Amino acid sequence: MRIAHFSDTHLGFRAYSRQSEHGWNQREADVLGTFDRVLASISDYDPDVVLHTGDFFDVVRPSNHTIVGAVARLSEFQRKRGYRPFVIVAGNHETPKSQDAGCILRLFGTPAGGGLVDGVYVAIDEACSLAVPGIEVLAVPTRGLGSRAGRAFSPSGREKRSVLAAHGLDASLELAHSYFALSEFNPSDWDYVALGDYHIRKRIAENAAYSGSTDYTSSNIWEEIGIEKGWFLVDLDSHQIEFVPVEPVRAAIDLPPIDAKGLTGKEIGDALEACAGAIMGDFPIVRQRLLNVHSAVRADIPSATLRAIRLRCTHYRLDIQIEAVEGGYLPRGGGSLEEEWSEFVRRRDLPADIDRDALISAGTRILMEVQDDPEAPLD
Ligand SMILES: [Mn+2]
Repeated sequence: MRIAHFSDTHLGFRAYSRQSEHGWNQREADVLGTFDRVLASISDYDPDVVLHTGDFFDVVRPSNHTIVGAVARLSEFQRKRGYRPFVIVAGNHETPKSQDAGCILRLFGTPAGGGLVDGVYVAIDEACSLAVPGIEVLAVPTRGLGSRAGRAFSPSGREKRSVLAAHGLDASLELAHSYFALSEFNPSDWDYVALGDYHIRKRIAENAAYSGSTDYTSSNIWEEIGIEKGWFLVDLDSHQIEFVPVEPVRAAIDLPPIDAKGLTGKEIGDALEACAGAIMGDFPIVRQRLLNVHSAVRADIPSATLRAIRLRCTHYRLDIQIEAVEGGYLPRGGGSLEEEWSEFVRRRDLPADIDRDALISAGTRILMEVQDDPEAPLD
């Protein structure tokens, strides 16, 4: 028996201000395009069961474009594979804060199936065993993690093969927020533990792995550059795990940083232009770091140069680090505004009903949109 494990597709994700030819947000169209590629890739391998470990949608209420697009794709995918099992475990992004708001994933199915698309099983409210034939699937959605206290996560033994699928952060990732320790799931009792929430592909045990996000949808995508996106093909009989890469439809390019120490505004402009020679492909997302910029020359960087570079990108992010001057005033701690914002929110005590990650993403998105305006001043 073979399963496909993918995660964090974030359909409905929006960023920057570019529009597609159909008037959608360009990135919203992109993530759906990447979703197409992933489904096509999974189809090629014809697995018995498909597992999606959460953040299927980016938001609690995706746009109609995205809902219609997702239903159409899932229906067609399931039709072609004869409605064999497709499991979705709800993540934090699509789970509303209050239960009475309902979850969009209910459209597709329930733990017993029975939704709009045949063969789809969905876990939203609690850790539960799904009615998937021929294999035991224990799903632990975001809400199920919150209410897991005292629960034993072991297979019942009623099926020969068993998989645990969860959305949340494992303590070994050493992030500020961890939601569980892998040992709570008794990983060695399961054939495979499929994990979602962490956007960088990572195996955390012999048979437990995060497949990562399928596209660049985090608040800091730059830590994901150079790590391939894709999905895992897991053979539950041989316990082989194979990574199948799938390139996102839009490239993200992190240009080499420029040391601007001693450079004038005009010279910085020339250096930016030279680096921008490496911008290839179809309107990529680009970051350029500019180090040790003297605070007085910052305003002299030719805006025409920046405008010309921005026209070749879906998003051109210029991170300007002002040179530290002995006893001088440092306007912004050295990091970008987005970094400062996320640091600020990370350290602050927040009211219980405010989701820290959601607040960071919302602020980051607004900052990126403002910076993306080609006519906007540098500061
Ligand atoms: Mn996610």
